[in-house]
Amino acid sequence: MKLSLIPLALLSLFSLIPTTAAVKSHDFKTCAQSGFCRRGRALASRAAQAGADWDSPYSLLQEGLEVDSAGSTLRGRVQRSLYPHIKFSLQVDVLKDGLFRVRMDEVDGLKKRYDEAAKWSLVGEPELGSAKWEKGHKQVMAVSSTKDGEKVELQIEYSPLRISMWQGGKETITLNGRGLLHMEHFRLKEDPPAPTVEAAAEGDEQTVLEAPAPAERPSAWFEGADEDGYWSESFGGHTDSKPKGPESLSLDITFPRAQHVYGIPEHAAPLSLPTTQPPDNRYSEPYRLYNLDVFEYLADSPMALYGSIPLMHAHSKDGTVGVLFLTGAETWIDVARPEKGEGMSTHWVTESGILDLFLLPGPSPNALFKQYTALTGPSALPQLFALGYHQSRWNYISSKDVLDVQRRFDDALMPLDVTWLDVEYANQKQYFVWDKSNFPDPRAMIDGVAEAKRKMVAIVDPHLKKTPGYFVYKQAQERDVLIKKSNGQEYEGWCWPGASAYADFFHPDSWTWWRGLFRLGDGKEEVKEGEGWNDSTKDLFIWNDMNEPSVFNGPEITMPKDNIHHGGWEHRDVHNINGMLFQKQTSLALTERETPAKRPFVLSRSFYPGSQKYGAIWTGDNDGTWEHMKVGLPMMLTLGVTGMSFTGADVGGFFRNPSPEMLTRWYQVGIFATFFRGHAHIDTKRREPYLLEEPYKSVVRDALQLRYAMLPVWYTLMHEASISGTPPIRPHYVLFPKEEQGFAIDDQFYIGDAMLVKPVTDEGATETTVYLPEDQVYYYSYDEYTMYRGSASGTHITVASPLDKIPLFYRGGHIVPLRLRPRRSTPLMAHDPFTLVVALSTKRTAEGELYLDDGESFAFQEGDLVWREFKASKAGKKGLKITSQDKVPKHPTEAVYGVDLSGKYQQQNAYAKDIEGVRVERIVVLGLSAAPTNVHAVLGDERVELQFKWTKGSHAEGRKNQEGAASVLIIKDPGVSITKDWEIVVE
Ligand code: NBV
Repeated sequence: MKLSLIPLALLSLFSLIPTTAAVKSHDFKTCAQSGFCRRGRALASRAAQAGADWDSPYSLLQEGLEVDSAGSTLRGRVQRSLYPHIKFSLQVDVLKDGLFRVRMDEVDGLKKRYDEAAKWSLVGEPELGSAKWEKGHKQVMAVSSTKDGEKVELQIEYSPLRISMWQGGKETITLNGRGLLHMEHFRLKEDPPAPTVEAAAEGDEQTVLEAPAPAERPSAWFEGADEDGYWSESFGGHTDSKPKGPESLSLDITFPRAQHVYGIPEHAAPLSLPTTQPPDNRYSEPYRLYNLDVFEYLADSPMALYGSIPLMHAHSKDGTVGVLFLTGAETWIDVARPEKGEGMSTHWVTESGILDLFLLPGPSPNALFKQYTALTGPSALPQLFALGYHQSRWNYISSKDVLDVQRRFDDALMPLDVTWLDVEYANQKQYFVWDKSNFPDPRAMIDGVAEAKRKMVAIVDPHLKKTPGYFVYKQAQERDVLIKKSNGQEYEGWCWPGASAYADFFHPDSWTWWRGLFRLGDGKEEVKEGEGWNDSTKDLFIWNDMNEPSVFNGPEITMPKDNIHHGGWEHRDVHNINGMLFQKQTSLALTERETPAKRPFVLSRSFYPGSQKYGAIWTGDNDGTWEHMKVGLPMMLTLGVTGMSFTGADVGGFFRNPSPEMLTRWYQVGIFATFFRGHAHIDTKRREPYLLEEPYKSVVRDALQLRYAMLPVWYTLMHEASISGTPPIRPHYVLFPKEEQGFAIDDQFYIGDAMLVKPVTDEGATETTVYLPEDQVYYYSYDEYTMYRGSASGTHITVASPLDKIPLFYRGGHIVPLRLRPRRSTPLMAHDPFTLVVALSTKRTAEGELYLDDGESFAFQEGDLVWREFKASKAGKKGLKITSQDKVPKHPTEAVYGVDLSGKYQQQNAYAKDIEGVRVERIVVLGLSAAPTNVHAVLGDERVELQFKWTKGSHAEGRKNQEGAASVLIIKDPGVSITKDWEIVVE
């Protein structure tokens, strides 16, 4: 853009847009700059100083303590020795599968605390379980159990209030063990000092606990002597009016058995969360959860980023437990590994809202995934195209540009599924309105792209240009669904279009309105402006960016906390939930726009527990540096274990111009992310992979083709995630929860259970060290079939990794389905044959699965699908039997898309018929040490002799720490169908 063409108003807007320097840390608060975090940490240090003399002032009153007749819910009153006239309610629910839910709220407070985070996040009211309750003099105890029959106990000590979960006779989670529980009650600015403990006791019939000697005022020993940041707070020239005064909530959560904690994304930090408190703390700030648009974020920091999932896993070889701390407000979390004693201790401080805490007993990572999924829902199964390669940049500047990109991918024999349009497609950044000078006929362009069975994505941001001429803004205003300022007037913030208003997706009236905007024409009649999107087609999908929300002139580049949402709630209460609701409505809009419906694809930058139901997220504006490429791995692993299955980082880095080597390596990383997109800032040079010189170009082509060859694996894993919440990419602790050496590993990971990858993220690397954790299986390099055997104590191997090599391995004991024919896009692979790679374990066994459906509709929920289970087992002394069987559960299961398939599914369903002719074209067996004499297929009563070729390997099988070529058996064209049951015998 030439400067002379920029109108003055926009110039002032540009001064608000961050420039290309590293993160402006001063734009974002530290804990010391945030009143409630400061108070929370001060409370923790007062407690630490007091040591054994510190007692929590909170206690549960025995009087009125009740458990319902089903043994599901305990209700009671909590009192503090400070301000004893203020009461709190405590409710503990026993949930199915050994979970507990702990809720606490102020009773009859001056104001109401926000209590709707669960309503937006959970799939429904969690199902209650029942426990055996025992009331004693000092405590009340509930005994429940997990699905697998493991006993889970909850002890609630009355005074001081202390809640602990026990499993296998060991304490696994402790709440308020350090006495940091504090729910700041609502008060008036002009309130007189709190009554003294003695005075309050006189007027109160219930027992008041004794507090340590009062300082300046009775509460000072606990709350601090000053009203620190209670009534208003300023930062970066913005003042938060805090009309409700202080209302933060602090709670210490200790995991006495744990060695590591994981989760609480989003941070650019290692998977095993480094400590933030002495001793040996890597970070000095707590982890912050506050959805923010952080420009050029640091690659190693607990600073807040775009999304928040307040779910933490605590793990050791004794087991895994989790806590979900449902708050929509800004939250800070300190993590410490105390010197004395074992375990991990954490301290959570959130700005507002009730306490709504879920205790998840695990006891394995896989059990935790299921428990979290049962609460917040499974990730959506995407259309298959969405797992292909996405080419984006800010911006493809015209229809011609878009169509050129397609052609050049084809010329370079590089597969591509989706081409993206960033903000410049929209006339004056008015989403839904095309810039017709550059995109004169959007439908023709999208149709042109669709000819090669490809799709497009266009960005639709939440800021609405504030001009009566913009129909979206006008309609939102008419429906009164815009976010308000604290004085009740419409809020105005600055973003791409200049002065902007923001739709309030907490307002039910916004929902059908927003969805209607995406309605498609029927191709014959034009849709009137405002009644749908005429310049769109079913092949256009959506990207929701900036939904934290990002406000260029707002505090910390976001919305003032005293803004008002539907129901009168302040923005501070709902900030972290905001972005998810935008993605949710967009995703529903795409589902509704066609009959029969197609699965939506919506990428969001901001997220919250539950977002996994609505689409993909990415890690935002990363930097084109090796550090950012590296930290993308733990970021994705963390997202995966907290329910977000569909994630990726901008390949190449958003900012800067990556060197060809960096770009090439980044593609080799990106192909192992579920969401795989190349993207770049408007100021960067063009870097579509076809522009690379040799040898980089061919190496990237190979990487792209590997991604496409592995699509059956990715789709099957996304299907698994959509049922059980198990992440498609899995860190070591998930597969080997008892192998301590692997607990902090986050630079290599498993793809499902069947493959191991260690992407190269170091400049100039020619070899890479890979950790092999187990001795019961072999690992086979994916390209050369070199075979390795690890050991129970863990073995490090060094493999060559020049530019054209990715350290990727088949894990023995697994069968991996591949589609090896290069195609231009995923729909063109629908009828391609399969190759099965059977990687044998030391016991000459292997198993695997394959899930297929039409890749776009919801017919799979009606049983139109193919789901196969492959097994290889020993036959005779040296032989093998390989089988394919139907894997669809024959009996009602708990959660297959929440739908019971057993009544609907038939092996001969419409989809299965459609792909009946699809065959297995090759079976590759790795690690079969003796030469076969015969290979035949058994198809019903028929025996069909098969051709095969066996090559003897050089690996001394059975020997540990050995490396050598694997024996390879190739069964050519075994003539078996992918949809049918069959058996192949190797003798
Ligand atoms: O819409 C422009 C960019 C987009 O390309 C990027 O991916 C987003 O994360 N967007 C942020 C706006 C601001 C960029 C400085």
